[in-house]
Amino acid sequence: MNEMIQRLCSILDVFELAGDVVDIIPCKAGHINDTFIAAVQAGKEVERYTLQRINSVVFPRPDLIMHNIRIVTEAIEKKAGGERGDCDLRPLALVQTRAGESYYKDDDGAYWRCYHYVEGITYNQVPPDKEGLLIAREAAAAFRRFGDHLGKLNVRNLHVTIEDFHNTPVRFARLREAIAGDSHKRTHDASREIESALAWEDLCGAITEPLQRGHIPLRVTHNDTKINNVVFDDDCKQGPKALCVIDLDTVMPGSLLFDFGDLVRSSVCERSEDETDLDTIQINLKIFEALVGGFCTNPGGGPPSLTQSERELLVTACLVITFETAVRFLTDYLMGDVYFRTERPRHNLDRARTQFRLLADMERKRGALEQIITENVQW
Ligand code: GN1
Ligand code: MG
Repeated sequence: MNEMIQRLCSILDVFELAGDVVDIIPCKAGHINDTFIAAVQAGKEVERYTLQRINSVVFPRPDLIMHNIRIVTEAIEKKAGGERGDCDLRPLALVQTRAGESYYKDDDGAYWRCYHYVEGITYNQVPPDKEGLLIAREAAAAFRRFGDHLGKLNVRNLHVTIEDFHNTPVRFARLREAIAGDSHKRTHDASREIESALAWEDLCGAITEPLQRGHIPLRVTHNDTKINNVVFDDDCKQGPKALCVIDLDTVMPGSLLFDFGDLVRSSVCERSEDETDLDTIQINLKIFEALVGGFCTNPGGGPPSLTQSERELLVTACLVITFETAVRFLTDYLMGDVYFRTERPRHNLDRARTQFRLLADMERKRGALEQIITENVQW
């Protein structure tokens, strides 16, 4: 057994697993934490677990994240199998340590946690076929249902785990500092992207200002609603069915508009976030319509979950979060790639470029996007 596997096994041994570990593989999903999938022999069955090392640079207080995750998973747990029975989402289930804790701090000071693996399928992009639209709609409906659960929680009971996470003006100010410092002498390479960022500065306060003034509500939100954070049933005869919303690290007080916007940003273009053929980066309006249908309509017929001021800012939110994400990738590129995991030189610059392209296409198609909202969201 190589040293790494041995080490992972000794970490897994701390958790209350159903049997002996028979396999461990790294999982590449995500730009922040280190994730591994472990298989355990439990009698005749094999059970799988997700082991994660929490990135302590990004999350300096893992204890606060785990507090939030416990509150959220318990709220969903209470609801699962309740009123909405099988139609509802499953909670992500933490595995406790043998000492009864929800995470483990190893001798090097690294924090680890373990979930029951959610068997199913995830999509990094919406598939380019007819079923793709159903997948987009169902993913959006899953985030809406998730948001409905969170809506019942008191925002004051959740910690802010990353200060200024979706504070676009602060993100922009950090970009300005990175440009001024030019610590890695990369501003020259990124001059066009820097120019784009500066040209969009006016977008910065479009969501944070109404939020700070109380014109839109502060809610408990997911804050990382990429489409690959929804696990689907991979064997559902009636069409795509979302099982579970995952990646709860950034669940904290925020705006639902960022959740809608980030879902749109991550799924409305059929290409990946690091695509280098920029001419392929554009919005698919059909996907947008499917997302709006899933996120903004209330099939239960109950009161609409969005306030009028939120509805008016839905399209703006898509632009703002796309801008913010572009700014974050660009800042990280200029700072020497210290935040997002990269796999090639200029990876963060490539990511920033796709986001600026997407933003430009959103602006170009703004009228069509607004029209889709008007036609699909009941006022
Ligand atoms: C990060 O690691 P991942 O893919 O779940 C980031 C998000 C970004 C996203 C961009 C804690 O999420 O905010 O939108 O990359 N998460 C954190 O792909 O910063
Ligand atoms: Mg995430």
